Amino acid sequence: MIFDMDIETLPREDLEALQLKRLKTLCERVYANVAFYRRAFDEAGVKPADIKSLADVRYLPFTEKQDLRNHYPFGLFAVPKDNVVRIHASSGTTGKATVSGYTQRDVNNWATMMARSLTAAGAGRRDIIHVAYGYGLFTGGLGAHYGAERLGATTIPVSGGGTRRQAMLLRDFGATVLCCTPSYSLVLYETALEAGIDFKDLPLRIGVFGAEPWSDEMRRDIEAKMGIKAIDIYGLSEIMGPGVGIECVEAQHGAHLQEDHFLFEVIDPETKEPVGPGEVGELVITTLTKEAQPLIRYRTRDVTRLEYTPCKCGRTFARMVRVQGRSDDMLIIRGVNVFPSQIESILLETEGLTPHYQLVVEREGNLDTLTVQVEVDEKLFSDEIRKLQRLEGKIQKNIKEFLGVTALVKLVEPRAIQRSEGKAKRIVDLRHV
Ligand code: DLL
Repeated sequence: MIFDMDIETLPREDLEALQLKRLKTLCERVYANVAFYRRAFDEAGVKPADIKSLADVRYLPFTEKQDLRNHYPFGLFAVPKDNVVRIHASSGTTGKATVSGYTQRDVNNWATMMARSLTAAGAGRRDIIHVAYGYGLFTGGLGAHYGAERLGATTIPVSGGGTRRQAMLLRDFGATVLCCTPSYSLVLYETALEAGIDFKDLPLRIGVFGAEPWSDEMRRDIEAKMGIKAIDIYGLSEIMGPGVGIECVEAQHGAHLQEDHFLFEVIDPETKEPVGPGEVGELVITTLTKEAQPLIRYRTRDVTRLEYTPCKCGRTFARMVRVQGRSDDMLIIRGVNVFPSQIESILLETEGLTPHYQLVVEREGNLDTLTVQVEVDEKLFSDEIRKLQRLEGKIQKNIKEFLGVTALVKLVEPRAIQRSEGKAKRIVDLRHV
C-alpha cells in the first residue's frame, strides 16, 4: 500500500520540477527572513535568483550543527515566534542542545510523512501501534504518534522505560506494530521472555526501528527471534524527526527518502564536493517545505549512499542504503577506519553471541586500542573456558581479516552490558578522560 499514491509515485521528472520550484521559494524565504542565511548567501556570493536548476544547490552555503548551536535557541527561525506551535531538541553528548521549531503546517506535514512511512512499513488503519520511542523533546515518540493517528491506527503512547510493564501492555493490548530503537526492541523482547511472554505468540507483526545504526545481521536476528518484519526508519531532529526516510516492506532495501519535502545530496566530507552517482559519502539535506526552521544543505554527518533504480513497491523516491554510522562515530584504529555497525555484522554472524556489545577505545602511548566486549548467550556461557577463549581468537581473526583492524575481543556474561531505553551506547571512549 502507498499512502500518498500521487506524490510517492511521481515520475522523477515531475518530482524534480516540484523540488526546483520549492527550492527557489525556500531560498527567497530564508534570504528575506533569516539573518544567518542572508549573511551566508552574501559571503558565498550567491543570490536566491541564481538558483536555476537543482544542480545549482551546490553554490549554496552549508549549515552545520554548530550553526544551530551558535543561534541557540531560536535564532534560525524564519517565522515570527507566535507561529511556532512546537519545539523539539536533541541533547547530543556535547555542547548545547540543538533546537528545532515547527509551525502547524510543519507538524501536519510531519504527521503525513510518518503516516506514509508506517504505510510503507506495511501498517494500516486496523493496526494497533505501540510507540515505545521516548516522548518529550526527543522527536521519536511524538513523531511516530502523530503519524499513527494520521494513519487512523490505534495508537498506544507508551514512551520508553518501565520495560516489564510495557511487555505486558504489548500483550494485553494486542499491539501489531512496535515502534522503538532496534536495541530497545531486544531489551523489551528479553524482558518479555522472562515474564513468560513470547513475541512469537503475540499478534505483533511489524517493527519500525530506527534512531541508531543497526546492521542487516541484527535485522535478521530480530526478525527470526520475534517473528516480525523489522523495518528501518531514518530521521533526525534538526530536519524533522523520524520519517525522513523509511524502507518499504516489499523490498526492505534502502530507505525511500521523502523527496517532495527534502532535497538530498551526498558529498565528500573532505572536499565538500558531490560524490559520483551511487558513491558513499555524507548525506546533506535541504528542507524544501519547512516553515519554522528551514535548513539549507544541513550536514548530517551520516555516511551512506543513494540509489535511484526503480523499486518493486512502485515508489519513485530515491533510496538511501543503511546508514553505516555517523562520521563522528567512525573509529580510526591505527589508521584503519571502522564503524561500530561493521563490527556488529561480524559479531552477529557468530553463533552464541548476542546483539549486545560495546566498543571500548583507549590510548596506549600514541596508539589507539580497541576492545570489543560482547555478551554470549546462556548456552555458550556454560561452556568451558577453553572453548570461549578459542572463540575470542576466532572473532579477533575475523575482524582483522574483514575490516583490517586489530581488536581485542572479550566475551562477557549475559546481561553484563548496560541496556538502554533509547539509543544504545556502542562506543566507550576512554581516550579523553
Ligand atoms: O533519532 C529521530 C528518529 C527517531 C529517527 C525515531 C528514527 C526513529 P536524533 O536524535 O536527532 O533524531 O538523531 C539523529 O540518529 O543523524 C543518525 O545518525 C541516527 N539515525 C537515525 N535513524 C537512523 C537509522 C532521531 N535508521 C541521528 N539508521 C541521525 C542509522 C540513524 N542511524
